[in-house]
Amino acid sequence: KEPAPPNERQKGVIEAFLHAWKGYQKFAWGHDELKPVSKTFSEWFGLGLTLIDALDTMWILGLKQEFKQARKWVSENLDFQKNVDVNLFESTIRILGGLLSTYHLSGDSLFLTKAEDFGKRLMPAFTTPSKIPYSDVNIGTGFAHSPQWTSDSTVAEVTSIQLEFRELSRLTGIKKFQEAVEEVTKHIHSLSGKKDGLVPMFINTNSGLFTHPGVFTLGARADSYYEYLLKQWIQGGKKETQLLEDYVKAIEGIKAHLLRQSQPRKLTFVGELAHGRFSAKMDHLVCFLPGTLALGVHHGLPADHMDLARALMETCYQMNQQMETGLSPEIAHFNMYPRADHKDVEVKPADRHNLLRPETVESLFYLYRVTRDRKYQDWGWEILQSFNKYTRVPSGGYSSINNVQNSHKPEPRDKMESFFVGETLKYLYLLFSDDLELLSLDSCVFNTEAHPLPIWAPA
Ligand code: DMJ
Repeated sequence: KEPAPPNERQKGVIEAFLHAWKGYQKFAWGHDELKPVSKTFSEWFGLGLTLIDALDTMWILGLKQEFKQARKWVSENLDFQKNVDVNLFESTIRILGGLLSTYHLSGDSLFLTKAEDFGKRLMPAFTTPSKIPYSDVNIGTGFAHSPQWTSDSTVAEVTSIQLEFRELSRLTGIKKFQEAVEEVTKHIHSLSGKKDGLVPMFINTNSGLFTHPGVFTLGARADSYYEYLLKQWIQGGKKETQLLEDYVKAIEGIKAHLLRQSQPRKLTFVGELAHGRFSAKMDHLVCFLPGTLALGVHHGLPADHMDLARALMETCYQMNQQMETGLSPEIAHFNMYPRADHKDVEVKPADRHNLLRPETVESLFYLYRVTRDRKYQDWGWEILQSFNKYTRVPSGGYSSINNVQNSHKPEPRDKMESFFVGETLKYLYLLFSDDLELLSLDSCVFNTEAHPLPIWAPA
């Protein structure tokens, strides 16, 4: 069915996307990331990362001309036979995920052909003694390896590639993709070293054991482990009960060990635990959690998950709202003691940057879909205004900034991450839509880079 015409706020997102795209087209076309201030680009994998990450956003926003031009680049210029190391996780969620979702939306087999080629090139990463994949793989030579300084991989990285590889198997009929990633899931399911469902941040590719045990966070290096437990259960038609059990157990673990309230406003936040010591530190990355909790409730999980989702959503909003620019810092610390001169959210000088990350608006999208409470749309609108005011570069593009607490001098860092167009703007567009059928939560599941993949057997 034809999508409804965009409303005023959605038009605001389209305008922002076109401004971002103008910069990318002019100064970074076919390269990984735009450097909007210096009007040039940066390379990470050399695979047109922003272009691929943005394909399905253009499709969803109805930008047919821009999509057509980008499709032409994929068809004529995207070549994976390249002597380059890619990070398994980052390239899976952005490139493989982006190609698969674009294939589903457009029905254009070009994207599936490219996805299959890319998926095959990632497979050497799984040839480790433990079957826990290496972090990096050369897609030209097939040489896979750990980072130079360690033989560990990151737990979130090895457990957040499953949605994409499972879908690739389903579409191509090639079983090895699914088998490789499910081996990892099974292994981690039965591994000791967890604390009430919470996992450490590192795992060794030789021994297959967790390393640096006793440190628990919902932020960097663990975050999407939890997200993919729930989302794989949904993807598979809610049959793989072990995934659900691990997810529900982990949420209980969070409640038991990581939740506290700040002063003076009693904001519920998720802190970190290191060898029994609690730290009131919360990465902006953790703001995926209210959305994931709401998604679980939409699919029948207990109502108290929704109470937690609402409380954490308020906290994530405050992480933005209490800053002079209205944009969240990368990391917040929460004040736990009643002192008149202290705010709830405190920021250390090294953590004052904002990388245009999506997690707050991602969760606003889920909270709105599930509750229909318009305040979540209004909060998202405020955040879009702040991005426009403090991160927009006049000649085209948006830039990450150094200091969310200085509205006079936010200091552009001269980089537009691919997830700004892949995720942040997409979730804002979906948040402002009142059409529940537009990428319905009952028929698709978004990967951790906001690329929608089909639910295999929708209810
Ligand atoms: C994205 O690549 C994904 O959302 C990932 O799960 C976390 N980091 C960035 C966005 O913050």
